[in-house]
Amino acid sequence: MNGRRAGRIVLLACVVLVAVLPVLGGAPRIVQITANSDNTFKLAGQKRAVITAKPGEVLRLQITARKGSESEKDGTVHSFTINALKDQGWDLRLKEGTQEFTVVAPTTPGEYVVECTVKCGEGHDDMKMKLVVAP
Ligand SMILES: [Cu+2]
Repeated sequence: MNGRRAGRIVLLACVVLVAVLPVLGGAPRIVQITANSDNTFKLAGQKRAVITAKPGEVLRLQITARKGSESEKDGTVHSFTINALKDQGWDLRLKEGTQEFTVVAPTTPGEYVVECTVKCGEGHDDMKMKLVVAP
């Protein structure tokens, strides 16, 4: 085998590896959430607004936000915030429309309260949902 051919094989192997790795790792689970105009959180296909996840699980949050009676001047209509996990990326400011965020569930099992920290009008103080992390 000459050097050029070997080089090509290595290149091909790299391309295949890059293509296959995300599949082996498993694409993150998509969780569809609505932060609604009535200032409540809803979880697609669920009666209760409770996200369940495994410790360390990667989640792709697909959040649709709709403006309540109040919003912030910069166009933020709600937030999706877990105070205890703020420094781990669980503090998402939401503009109107659908946005996607990748987050990682904490490694410590437990119940975490998600709340809206943007004054969104009536019902804001109760605008909460839950993340339950269990093995
Ligand atoms: Cu709010």
